[in-house]
Amino acid sequence: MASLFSRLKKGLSRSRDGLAQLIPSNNSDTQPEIVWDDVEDALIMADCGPSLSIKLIEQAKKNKKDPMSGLKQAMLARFPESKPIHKVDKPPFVLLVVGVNGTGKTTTIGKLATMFRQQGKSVLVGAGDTFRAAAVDQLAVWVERAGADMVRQHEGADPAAVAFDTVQRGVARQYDVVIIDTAGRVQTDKGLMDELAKVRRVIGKGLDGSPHEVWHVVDGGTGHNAIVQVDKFREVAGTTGLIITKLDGSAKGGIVVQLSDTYGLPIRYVGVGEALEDLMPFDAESFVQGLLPESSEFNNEVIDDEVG
Ligand SMILES: Nc1nc2c(ncn2[C@@H]2O[C@H](COP(=O)(O)OP(=O)(O)OP(=O)(O)O)[C@@H](O)[C@H]2O)c(=O)[nH]1
Ligand SMILES: [Mg+2]
Repeated sequence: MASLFSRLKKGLSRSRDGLAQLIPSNNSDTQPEIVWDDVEDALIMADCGPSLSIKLIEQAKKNKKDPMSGLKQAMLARFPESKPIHKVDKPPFVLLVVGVNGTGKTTTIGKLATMFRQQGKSVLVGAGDTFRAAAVDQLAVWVERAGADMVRQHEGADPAAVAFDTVQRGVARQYDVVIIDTAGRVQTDKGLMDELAKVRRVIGKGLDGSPHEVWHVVDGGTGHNAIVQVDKFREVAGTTGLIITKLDGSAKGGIVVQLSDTYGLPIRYVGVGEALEDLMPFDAESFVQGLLPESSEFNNEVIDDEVG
């Protein structure tokens, strides 16, 4: 877990370094005055968005002794209280995975299936992305590595039919966990969004009260567009939680705070790489710790200059 966290921290280093230049840890006499406009720019650059950045700064300013700690508290307050993942009285637990193209849905399903298998659970995955044969083959590789089972149909099959079959089989064979993959779709494509609504409905017909969770996989590098994506998928697919991927890459991290602040949806996991084990349960405290500089990283040169 430690190495996963360091990967997340490395991924967030650009945003963190930007802020480290601007806010000293303890605003003592030896430290320069904070230029809050610059901090606001840095937060916006880190994908926090203009209105959230202003709110964060207002709160950080109140902590005159230690504005960085104030900023940290302000960010933490933007995350909803942690809410447990839906527990089912009787298996299977049914999870639907949605999102725009290429965000990491299929990879994340491979990671989740591996995690559930390691917990000793039986896992059945439905290959609901029937647009491309390659998509099904890609999923099959992950599923096999995870030691899970899969339901697939021919290329071009109705994704809702695949989802229904998977849930039915999951119930009949008493799997612990059923995960349905879906094709990536842009939230503005009405036809594909209607199709997703149908997939969701049909899952409910396969097992009353399911899907128990609907996780929207968001590419952490998407920037502001992630806000409208989450909104639309929530409306159509009834999103219950988010997974933010590619936080090991060039993502700026602030989008995670902004999404939390805007929708209050729990962030369940973050992806920090392409391998099966590169999935971390989300923890707001360590995330904010990764996004904001620690005391030792603050403005050392400036302090040294003043002292020397
Ligand atoms: N660096 C990094 N790459 C990731 C992560 N998650 C997924 N990827 C990569 O992102 C690319 C797309 O991943 P997929 O899992 O195919 O994405 P998808 O959402 O299923 O794509 P579509 O089904 O085409 O919509 C692949 O190259 C993955 O290896 C992550 O957390 N970090
Ligand atoms: Mg996919």
